[in-house]
Amino acid sequence: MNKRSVAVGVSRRKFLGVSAVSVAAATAAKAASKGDKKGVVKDGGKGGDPFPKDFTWGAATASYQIEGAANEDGKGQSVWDVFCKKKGAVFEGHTGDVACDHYHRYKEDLALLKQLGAKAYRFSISWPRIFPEGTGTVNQKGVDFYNRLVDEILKNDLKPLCTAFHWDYPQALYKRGGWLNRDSADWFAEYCALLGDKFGDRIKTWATQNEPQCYIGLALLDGVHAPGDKLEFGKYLLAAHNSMRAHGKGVQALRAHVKDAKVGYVLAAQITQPATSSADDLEAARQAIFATNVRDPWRNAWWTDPVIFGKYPDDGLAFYAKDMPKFKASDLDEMKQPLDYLGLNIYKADTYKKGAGGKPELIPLPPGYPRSGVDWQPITPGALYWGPRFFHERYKLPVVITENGLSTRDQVFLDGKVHDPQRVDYMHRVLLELSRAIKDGVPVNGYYAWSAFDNFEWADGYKQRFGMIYVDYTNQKRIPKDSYEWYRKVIATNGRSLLDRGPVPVTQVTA
Ligand code: GBH
Repeated sequence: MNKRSVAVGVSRRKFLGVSAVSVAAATAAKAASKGDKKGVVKDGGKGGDPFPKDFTWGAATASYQIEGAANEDGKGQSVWDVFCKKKGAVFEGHTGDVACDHYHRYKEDLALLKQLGAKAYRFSISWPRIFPEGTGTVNQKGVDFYNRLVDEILKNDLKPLCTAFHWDYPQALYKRGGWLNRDSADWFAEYCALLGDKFGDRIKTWATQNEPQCYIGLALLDGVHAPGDKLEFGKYLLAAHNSMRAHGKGVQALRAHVKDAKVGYVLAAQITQPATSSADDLEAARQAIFATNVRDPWRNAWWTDPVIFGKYPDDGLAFYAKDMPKFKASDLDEMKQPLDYLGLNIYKADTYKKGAGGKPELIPLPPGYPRSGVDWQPITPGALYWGPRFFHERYKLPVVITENGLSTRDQVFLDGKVHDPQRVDYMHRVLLELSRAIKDGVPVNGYYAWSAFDNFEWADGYKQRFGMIYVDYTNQKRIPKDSYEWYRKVIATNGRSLLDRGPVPVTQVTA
């Protein structure tokens, strides 16, 4: 053993939480650094390439976070328009009124995505721009905007993945009870049918909703996202229930109105990873990822079992029993609709081992463990291996990574450029982990980097920057960051550029 491998061995024991599982990747990396003649290492994918040939490389955004034009062309108010004006709700009182001004600059923005070489673009539609009152009268100018946008997406050779709803809920519907109103499922179906009619000739890949955990949990239970309510737990469960009914009815509407539609559901996937490569720890992580045993919105199976299996998880039904709303058995049939893919938004993982009494035990991160610009994101690249693997094992659906990315405190440097080495290193690691999942047989069809552009990060306002393209909000100047150029190479080589790297194991981010 040389000096370096000894050091790595020591740190692997010290931070068992994240590095012991990456032995295979480290071995592959060593092979890579020695230099394979064909430049190809068995690091993932079939036939030595890290990603399958038809892999969808994309980037993602959401309407409220980038569009601006909050009061233009007949758009109605969303709960976020209202929430942002509440004192103390959003960092420094920022709002999405202007955001990236994408409503007016979409041509320039899509040209940047084309130059990136992206194959696909995930974006969302603002519900109140289409239906200012949430249902009923259609705002033609809103439809016109998305017609122009979709045409421009296609003109730039990007495949659209459209999220029908990414949190900008019509304020008018909130006033009618929002997700607590049983009719909310039909309101959403009406909206999806309209989207299908207007755009389904050109958009074939759809997601019904983005992260119900957030627009129900953070928004209606924790009160930190719009509209900022703190409902009692039973009411929160009812809102969640209706949101899943809405998803089901939305799937039906999209299939009825779009020929050859591919429809998926997008989760804020909370990932677990095993502390070591032992079978016991693997089983602990697997149990923890699908357990419903905490009164919070982050229990994966609560949101996914009903829409895929047509059944709430038994442990959750027992745990939430006294708060569980009464509902018709047929509601579960409404929720359970065939899906073409499962969309996973993955940012981090928690680490588990088999603990006392055989129960999964969360391993806390050591003090000073590396994190991104947001407090909730420790650097845990294994998330992109274990997440797709565990979700595919349980639900058997093809997986699309509909979001993944890192917030960094970016700035323009003296040389006029925006250097973001943390983002590059993070993306490098997670994509190698994703490639390993594919190699181990998980059907992952695409990866959408969050985000294409810096944008309005909800309650954190513009403080957080997740983009590969820097946005100066004082003059709307766009500057591609180093990560943009780096990702361009990844896409151009279908991931082969990832194989050129140093000796440190992918999941080791401490000394
Ligand atoms: C996504 O939300 C959104 O889809 C996107 O709009 C947003 O800009 C992007 O990610 C970046 O935030 O571990 O208990 O602290 C992700 C929202 C925030 C949900 C952190 C999970 C952690 C819960 N996630 N949260 S906890």
